Amino acid sequence: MLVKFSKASDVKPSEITSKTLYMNRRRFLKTAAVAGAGAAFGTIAAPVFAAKGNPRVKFSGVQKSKWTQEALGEELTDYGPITEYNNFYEFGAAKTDPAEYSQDFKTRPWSLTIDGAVEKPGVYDLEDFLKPHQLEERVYRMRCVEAWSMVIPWVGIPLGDIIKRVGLKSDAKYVAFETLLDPEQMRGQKRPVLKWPYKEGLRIDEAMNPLTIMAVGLYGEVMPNQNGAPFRLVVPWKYGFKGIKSIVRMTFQPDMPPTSWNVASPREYGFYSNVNPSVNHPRWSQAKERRIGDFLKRPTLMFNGYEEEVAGMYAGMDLGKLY
Ligand SMILES: Nc1nc2c(c(=O)[nH]1)N[C@H]1C(S)=C(S)[C@@H](COP(=O)(O)O)O[C@H]1N2
Ligand SMILES: [Mo]
Repeated sequence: MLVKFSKASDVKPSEITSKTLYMNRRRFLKTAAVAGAGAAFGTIAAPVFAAKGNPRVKFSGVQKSKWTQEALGEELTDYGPITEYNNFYEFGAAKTDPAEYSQDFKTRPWSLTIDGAVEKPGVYDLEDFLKPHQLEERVYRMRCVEAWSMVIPWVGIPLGDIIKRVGLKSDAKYVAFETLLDPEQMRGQKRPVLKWPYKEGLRIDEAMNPLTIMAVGLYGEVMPNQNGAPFRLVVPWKYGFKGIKSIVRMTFQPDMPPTSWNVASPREYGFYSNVNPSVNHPRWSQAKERRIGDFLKRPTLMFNGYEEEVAGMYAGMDLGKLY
C-alpha cells in the first residue's frame, strides 16, 4: 500500500489485545529460543515489536465518510473479537485459526490482476494502485451466515471508484473475485475443505453500489492478515462469506461466475446471499442473530438494515428462490 505509515511504536501497548500480545510473545519466544537469546521481557512494547509478525500500523490520511458510527447508531465491536473470531478457511476452519496461523502470511508486495471486459486490464501492484488519500472509513453492520454479527469500522475505497478507473466494457455484467492460491502459506489449502482458490462474485450493479467497498484496513489501521489483508471485499447487505479475502484477481465478464460456497453446497448457499430474515438456511433460522459481545439475540434486519440503499436492485426478483 502506498501509504504513509506511522511508526509501529506509536501504538501504545495498552491498545494491544491480550490475544495479540499472547501470540506475539509466543512468536518472540520461538524466535528467541532459536537465536539462543536468554530473553527477559523488560517492557512489554520492546519484545512485541521486535518479534517478527505484524505490528499494528495506522494509516494516515483516511477520510471520514457519511457511514459513521454516529450515523449507524450502534456500538462498534471491539478490536479483539474482530481480529480473533474470524472465518478464513485458508488458515483453518476454527474461528481462532486465522489469527493464529496467518501471522507470517506475506501481503507485500501484492499483485492484483484485473482482466476481462475492461478498458485497462493489467496486473497492478497494489501499492501503486491505491493511494492513502483515496481511503475512507466505513462503519458497517456485518452479518455472518452463521447468525452472528459485528459492527466494523473498515478502511477502504468504493469498488465503483476502482471500476471507473479501469473502465467497464458493455458486456461486463458480473465481476468474479479470486483469493490467492498458495498452500505453502495457507495451510488450510492443503485440505479440500473447499475447492481452492476461494471464489466470489457480484452482479455489476451490486459491485457499483455505493455501499460496496474494497477494504484494506479496520480501526484506522492496516488490515490484519486474519481479516483478509491486504485487500478484501466488503458488501454489508450480504452474508459475510461474500466478503472474499486476500484477493489477487478481479475478472469482469458476461456470465454469472461460480462462487465457492454455492459450488460446495448449492442448496444452502446461492449466488445472491442477501441477508434476509425470512429465508432460512436449510439447517437453521436466519430470523435472529447474536451480535458479538451481546448476551441476547436480536432480530436480523432485511438486507442487514441496508434495505433503503439496495432493495431497488432486486425489485421483481423472488428472493425465496434467488437466495
Ligand atoms: N478467502 C476467503 N474469504 C472469506 C472467507 C474464507 O474462508 N476465505 N470467509 C468468509 C466468511 S464466512 C466471513 S463471515 C467473512 C469473515 O470476515 P472477518 O473474519 O474479517 O470478520 O469472511 C469471508 N471471506
Ligand atoms: Mo460467514
